[in-house]
Amino acid sequence: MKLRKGSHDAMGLRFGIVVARFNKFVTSKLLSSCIDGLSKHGVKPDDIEVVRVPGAFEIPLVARTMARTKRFDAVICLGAVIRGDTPHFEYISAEVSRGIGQASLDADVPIIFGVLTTHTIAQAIERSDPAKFNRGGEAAKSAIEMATVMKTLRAEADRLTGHKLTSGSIKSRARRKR
Ligand code: INI
Repeated sequence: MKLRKGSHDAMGLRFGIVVARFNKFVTSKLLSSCIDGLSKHGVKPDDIEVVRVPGAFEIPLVARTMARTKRFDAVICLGAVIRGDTPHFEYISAEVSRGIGQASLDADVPIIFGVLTTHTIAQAIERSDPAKFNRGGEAAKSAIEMATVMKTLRAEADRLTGHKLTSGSIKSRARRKR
């Protein structure tokens, strides 16, 4: 049996982050723990690009556009959709999850779902807290794992087929050639 795994060494990889401003008291914590998580695994500040959007609904289009530039090894989406009393919750959470999945497949780049969907504000606070569930840090780890495993799989496909798949960001590809 062959086992293919991603690694936790993210040095030289590039990450895009899309973060929603809606429920900023939660999303700002997701963002800081996500950046901390990337840095802990060797990602340089210059290799992280953050784009802010109004709310979770706007995340998929921006994530897809960023991914299609091929400047990132993975794109991370951060947001918080809190149920409250409004049917908005159902529409927005369904749309953002479907949209992010579709964007990743369209762009052929890992796009990570770091959007909290919770019943209450208390749950959202708990999940964004770096000392508790730390969903921002987890999104960073998932992005690194996906970026590295996709590189391995694509390099293998390149070897087997004899032609190049678009593997990773333009910058990290150039670094690998050196
Ligand atoms: N956006 C969120 O990110 N979280 C929410 O909980 C939310 N609620 O509940 O309405 C929300 N709404 C805004 C939405 O994402 C768009 O920004 C807005 O509809 C403009 O398109």
